[in-house]
Amino acid sequence: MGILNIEIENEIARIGINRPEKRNALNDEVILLFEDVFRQISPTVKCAVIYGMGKHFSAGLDLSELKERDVVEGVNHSRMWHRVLNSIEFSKVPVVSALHGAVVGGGLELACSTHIRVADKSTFYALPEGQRGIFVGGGGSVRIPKLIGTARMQDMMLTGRVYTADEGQQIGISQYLVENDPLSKAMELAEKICTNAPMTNYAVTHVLPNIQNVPDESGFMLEALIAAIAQGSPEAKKRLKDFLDGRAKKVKDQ
Ligand code: 1HE
Repeated sequence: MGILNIEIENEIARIGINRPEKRNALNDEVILLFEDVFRQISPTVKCAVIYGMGKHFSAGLDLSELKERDVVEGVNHSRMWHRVLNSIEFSKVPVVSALHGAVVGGGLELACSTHIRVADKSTFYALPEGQRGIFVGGGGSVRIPKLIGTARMQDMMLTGRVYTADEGQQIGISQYLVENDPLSKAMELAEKICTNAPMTNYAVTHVLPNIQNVPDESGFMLEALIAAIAQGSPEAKKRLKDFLDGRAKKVKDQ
């Protein structure tokens, strides 16, 4: 078991951040390992789940490694985080995160690069960068406002506001909130994701976010193209026939 604990179970890669003694603070070694893992994800894997070992998901950037950097080094360090978290957001497979305890700073940035966040009641969210005299550098200023809005992120950074698990669910950080054992729920969701057509999973994780970044007219065109590609696949044809022949689950049975 290394600094990332990786297990492949059925078609799911389960990736545990394994620095509980440092509250899963993210040093360069952990961040770069994430990139390796997501770059080399096996074709047999259809979904990934990220979780934190110990009492917290992650305490964010490993502050003990924050050394004197000149401006260019600082930019490169932040760009390295961007590259790695992009390799998660735009990985070959959808990614679910299971959150508990601290999900703060770079830990929140990491969670926001995943597609589905499952939190338990112990979870809390903060951006202590504001109080540490620094700024987010792992893509948080792009991803977090898309979930909760610019005003809430400004409040978190300017005042050090900590959101509870319930509040995080209400404002849209997590999509699921469970009493405890978020990893089991995340695995259950990952199993469902694995049963989707790969083309649909790709369209949802790669094309849908891109559509948000283009003018509506281009978005409609992208949607039409990806819809036609998806519909034309043998997998889609089989699934539609299964439904029409009464072999597929109805919406409420899912
Ligand atoms: C750390 C870190 C860390 C803990 N870097 N070592 N993130 C923060 O500003 C959050 C700072 N951490 C905390 O507020 C608390 O540690 C927690 C709320 C997360 C957890 O509290 P607790 O009581 O369970 O643990 P602890 O006693 O505070 O910490 C245990 C050890 O972990 C202790 O080390 P030890 O050698 O004294 O045992 C802590 O120093 C160490 N530790 N968090 C390094 N973050 C891409 S840019 C992103 C920018 C950011 O993420 S800034 C936000 C950084």
